[in-house]
Amino acid sequence: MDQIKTKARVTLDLRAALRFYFITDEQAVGQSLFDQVRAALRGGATFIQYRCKNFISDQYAEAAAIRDLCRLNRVPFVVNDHLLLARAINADGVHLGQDDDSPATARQILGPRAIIGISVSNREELTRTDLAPCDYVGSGPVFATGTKADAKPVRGLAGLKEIVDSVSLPVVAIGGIDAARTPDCLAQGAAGVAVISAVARSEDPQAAAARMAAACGCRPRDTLAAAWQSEFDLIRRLVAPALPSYADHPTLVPPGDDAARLDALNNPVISTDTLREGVHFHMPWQPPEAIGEKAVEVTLSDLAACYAEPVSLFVNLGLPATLAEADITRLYDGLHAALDRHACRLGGGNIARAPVLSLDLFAVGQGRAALFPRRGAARPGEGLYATGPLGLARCGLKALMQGDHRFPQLVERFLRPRARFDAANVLADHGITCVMDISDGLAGDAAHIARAANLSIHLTAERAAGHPELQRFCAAYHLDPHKEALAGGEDYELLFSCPPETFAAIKKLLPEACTVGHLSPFDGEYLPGLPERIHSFQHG
Ligand code: TZP
Ligand code: MG
Repeated sequence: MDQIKTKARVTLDLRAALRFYFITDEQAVGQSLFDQVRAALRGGATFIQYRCKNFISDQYAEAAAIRDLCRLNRVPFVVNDHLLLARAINADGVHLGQDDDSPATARQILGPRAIIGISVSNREELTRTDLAPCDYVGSGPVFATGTKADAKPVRGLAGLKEIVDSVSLPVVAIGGIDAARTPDCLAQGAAGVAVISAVARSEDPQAAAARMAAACGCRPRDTLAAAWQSEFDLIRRLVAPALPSYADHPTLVPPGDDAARLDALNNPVISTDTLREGVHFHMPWQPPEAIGEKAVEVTLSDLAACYAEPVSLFVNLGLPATLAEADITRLYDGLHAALDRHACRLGGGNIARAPVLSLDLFAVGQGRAALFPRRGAARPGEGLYATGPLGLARCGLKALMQGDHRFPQLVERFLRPRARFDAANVLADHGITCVMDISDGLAGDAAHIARAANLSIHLTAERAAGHPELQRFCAAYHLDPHKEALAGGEDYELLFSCPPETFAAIKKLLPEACTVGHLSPFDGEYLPGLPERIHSFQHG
């Protein structure tokens, strides 16, 4: 039976990331821990554990440099044993032994998104380990090891299999493993193999890492990702793909000057949006292109809801030092693709360093002279309608966080929503005066209309919850599709009100449109009869 963890916390593909797990070796001669990690990453390591039993504060800078190198290359970085160092250095997580802080304490201190690993050698340790806060298990020593002085008795492949078969978390095999022994470990069902000496004590650590990677089915990284450097060069490179399109665009001058000049806007409509890493998105959830594309679509969605044609977009980018230039370029590839889709031009912007990746976008559109829809224009007696099914993005995110690949349409809706200019045109042509886009969930957004128009809205989202994949998802995870449709945000369908006869005509052109409620004079409650515990979508 499928269960959603109350706080699904880890990246989509933790299992894949654990495949080739490298642990630093403070006893290795002639190689700093940083050198080891660089060689391991070049070779193809997919996960790094900073193991430094005798850590002193002087080593902080090196540990932070290792963290940055991992982050640039989008490889998880966890700290061995030292929970507070993991916290101080903002690691992706911690790996705990049986005698370290408890996984529950680690979860409390590092938060819901941290990766928490725990060493479990045998069945007896398994019975006394609280696996609930953990994301993966390290199990060994599978073979004899000279690296860990206090290693537990060797468990062999059978011992490894016993642990793999007893836990539902991914298991990483450890202890005396090299490239030759890797296939046997993986054959026991281990998600990956963890090594110290096979890489760190080899004559040529990078070549050894490449051999390990080959055994694990991972690719080497011949060139490691580099951080972005010069703001001005970066801007030039990011803007360049858009420049040819200005030749046939009458309304503005290309970006590059101090300000943009927009011509021929009789009914300018302006909207702004913010997307911040850790609040609105998380890098591991989606490729950079999808972040750029979605940022544009959600910003333009507000223009669609106001019947404005997009003209120009301005982007203020906050970039952390640990974002690779290649990832920024990919983010902009997505941004340009979405702009092209809507014949909208990049008007200009700015780049500044920031603690996390953030995008502040400003969209300028050309509104319709005679029609600017308002939330307060809704009237009692009208129906409330959505231009398409709801709850998809919310369930798509849940599927992503579970690493469940069975619901591609839901995931696609979360990753790549589309501003509904097509639907907006139909609504405008039918003279609809109350429209908004659904970004915060039907319940939350309907409440905005009820408040603005001072009426009560009786929500009936059963039809909006009828998408077959949503139904299958909810059946698999024992969720109520109706509640998902009511609470789910980020679908970016349009919500509108009109008389039922007008809706009948609209439905012929927008077959996916559906009834989600009806409006009555205000009776003391904006959303009477709303099921309990329906919360609108809140980023966080
Ligand atoms: N835990 C169990 S065995 C081991 C640890 C940390 C040492 C692994 O090192 P090597 O050199 O890969 O055997
Ligand atoms: Mg330990």
